[in-house]
Amino acid sequence: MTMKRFRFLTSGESHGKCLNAIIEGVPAGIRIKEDIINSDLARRQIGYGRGGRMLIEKDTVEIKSGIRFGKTTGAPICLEIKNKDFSNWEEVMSTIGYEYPTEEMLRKIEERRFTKARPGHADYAGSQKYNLEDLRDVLERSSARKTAIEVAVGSVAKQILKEFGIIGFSHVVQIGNVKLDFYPKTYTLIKEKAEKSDVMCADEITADRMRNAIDLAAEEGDTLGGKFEVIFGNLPIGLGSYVHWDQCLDGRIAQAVMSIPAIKAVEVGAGVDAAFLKGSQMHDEIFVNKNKEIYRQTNNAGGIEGGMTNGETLIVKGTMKPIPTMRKSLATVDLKDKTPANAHFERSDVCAVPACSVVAEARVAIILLDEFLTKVGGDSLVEMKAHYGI
Ligand code: EPS
Repeated sequence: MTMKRFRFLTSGESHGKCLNAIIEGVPAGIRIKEDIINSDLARRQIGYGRGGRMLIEKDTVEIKSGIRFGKTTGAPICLEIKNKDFSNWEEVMSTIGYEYPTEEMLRKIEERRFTKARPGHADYAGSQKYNLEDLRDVLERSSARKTAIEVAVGSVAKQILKEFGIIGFSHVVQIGNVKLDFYPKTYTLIKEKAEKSDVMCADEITADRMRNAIDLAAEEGDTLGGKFEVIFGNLPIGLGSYVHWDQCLDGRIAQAVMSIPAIKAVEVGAGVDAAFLKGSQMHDEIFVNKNKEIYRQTNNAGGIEGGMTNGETLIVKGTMKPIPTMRKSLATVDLKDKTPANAHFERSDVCAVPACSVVAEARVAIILLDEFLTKVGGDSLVEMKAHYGI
């Protein structure tokens, strides 16, 4: 994605040594707390229905550069998360070629090699694109494991946005066919209740039904997808633009959320339900109070009109498909000899919708910060605050 001010790259494999990110474009003088990053990483790891890997990992970030005495210096920031599981994969994920591999090493590498492509995963297309015979080489980078370091980057973005009063959260609104129908009345309540739930659902009865659906899918060796919502408030008017297609904020957010592994749809505000509404039902009428302040009574637009924030709360929804790695394996082809086979299974999550919702929150924060830095400008927090008038 073309970023304007806030850029980052990540590297790392699912079972490699570590995940890394280098972030550029962060103004100086901003306090970044490692423990806040770690609590976001922990949020990504919780979730009823996650697999065995989450019992091995306790993701913690190491800030390697760009921050001194707790504050940004304006230099690129390097973050690292070590994969605890690497200790079980050292030979298999070695970055150096073995000149004299032992039989034991060869056995381990062969054990982890696979050629039975999982339908729905990157395996088949990835093997053809990069000419890779061992699908392990596709799995390792295509795995959603890399979203851990993205959540760390998003946590940095959220800490910067918070300096300007911009805050956000996410919650789960559907798992399988169990939907959240009764929303608590305020965003504060939704956030508080969702934070306490291991399925990130703001209603306890719905959360119970979600857990039951996950248990059932687990028994059947199956997986479940769902839907989540990302909410950001206190945004200034005019982030994004209508002047060019690649500057539309909803377009940028859609790309950022759609590219999370397993996402099949992104909606803003009323989203796909807009098709059922008449214009008079859809559009949020504009009113003015006696202090000459503009207000709305509805927010079907989800905080974006004409590709720009309009001063209302930003509401983004994402739909996640069920994870394609499953015990009840699907029909596939063994790419080694083109014979029919059952798809590869190692271990997997039954449901990762809560985790995905935390990842989407991070991705949205990254786009919002990029637009915010572009709009406000400045090389230090002091300069930015002066520009912003706070
Ligand atoms: C993930 C780690 C992975 C998977 C999951 C995401 O761990 P492992 O492959 O060692 O079991 O649990 O990956 C996928 C869902 C996927 O489709 O690749 C993580 O840290 O989130």
